[in-house]
Amino acid sequence: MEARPAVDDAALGREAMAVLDANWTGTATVPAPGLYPHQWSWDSAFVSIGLARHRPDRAQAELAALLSGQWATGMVPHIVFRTPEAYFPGPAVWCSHDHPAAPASVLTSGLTTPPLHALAVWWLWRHTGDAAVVRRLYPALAAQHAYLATARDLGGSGLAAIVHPWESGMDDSPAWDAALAALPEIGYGHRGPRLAERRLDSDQDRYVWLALRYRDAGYRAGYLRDEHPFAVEDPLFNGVWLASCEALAELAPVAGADAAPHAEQAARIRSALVERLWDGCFYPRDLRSGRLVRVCTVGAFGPMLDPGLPAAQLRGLLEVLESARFMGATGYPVPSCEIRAAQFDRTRYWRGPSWVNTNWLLRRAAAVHSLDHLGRQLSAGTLRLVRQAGFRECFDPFDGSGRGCRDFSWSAALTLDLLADSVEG
Ligand code: 2M8
Repeated sequence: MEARPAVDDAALGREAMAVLDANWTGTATVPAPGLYPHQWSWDSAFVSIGLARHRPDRAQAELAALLSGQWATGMVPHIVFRTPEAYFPGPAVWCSHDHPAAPASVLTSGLTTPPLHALAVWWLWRHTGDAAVVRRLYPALAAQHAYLATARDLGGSGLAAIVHPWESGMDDSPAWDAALAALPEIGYGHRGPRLAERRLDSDQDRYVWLALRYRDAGYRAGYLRDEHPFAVEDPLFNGVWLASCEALAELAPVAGADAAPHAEQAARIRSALVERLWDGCFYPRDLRSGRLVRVCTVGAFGPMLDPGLPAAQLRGLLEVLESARFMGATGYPVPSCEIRAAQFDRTRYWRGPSWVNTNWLLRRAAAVHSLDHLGRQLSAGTLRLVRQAGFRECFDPFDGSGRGCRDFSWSAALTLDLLADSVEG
């Protein structure tokens, strides 16, 4: 454990805000200086959730800036390039400037991430009552959801498929190991020490290869459906989408639109999740092999965000979460992979460490189901992590030591949210 002076809530809040101020470019918040020098999609949603009660103006600006990178297809890209700083794969790899559907004013990646944005706008609206922000952002959110329901329903089941591990937000999760192993051997060469702690060079090469194939196919939906070798229905991605559909159903009337299509979409996702991904736990389904990927990761709990999750699934998930497979055995919530899995690694990124954002999502799920004790455990455990180790990217679930980069925006932003809740009771 790194030594760090204990701080009280007010000081912790000031430190969190200082991190967010330092990472603010004037237009958007970068996830972390140096390592992630641009705007990342779901990071911005988490940042705006954290700022909603403190700097609603900036929370709104953050989301609007992100949505300015939206493609005419409705796709919200996982990166909007904001600074001249080098990042690989950068604009020269994605070539958004060559694509007719990409925005002309900003450069972006060609992939998406978990669609948390409608939930983030709902959060802002709930805490500020500002209907103008809803009216301003609703059309982009509705277009994003329509894109997912059409171009990404690759299995024709009502679920959206991710077409790259980066789209999951849990890049190196063991959930993608088998699908990656089925790809051809690629060797682009060594890219330096930046990646050493997180992934094998061979995995990074496959990530780049997959992105290039999609780009070279013109980012076409038809190519994704018929040819792209990576297509997975993921419970976290779809659980987040479902929660955002519920949020849009509430926001639609505020924007003068019809709530019904969003509620219907939520219901479709709910039944498809249970029919296709449930087998005692939610597992991703690999659409290319047709099989469930039977490794239980923190992503399994994504569907708990659904207020309408059937009781049997809710009970089953709580049992797994509280058991010695997850929270029951680690000192800190919530390991990104179940600790008894062969692939669990407490030191490697999304293969074991605990993350503030997934803790926050689970805490939100606890609130949705009025599971007050679980909610308090998740809050207290998460605050203990950042108090002891700082706003790190992720944490060792057993001893709480920090891993990955420092001054990480979503760790700071969601700390602000957790602190605000403890003040409001
Ligand atoms: C990580 O993803 C990037 C690629 O997008 C990477 O691995 O370099 C993930 O943790 C992802 O969830 C996050 O949005 C991103 C920026 O914080 O970093």
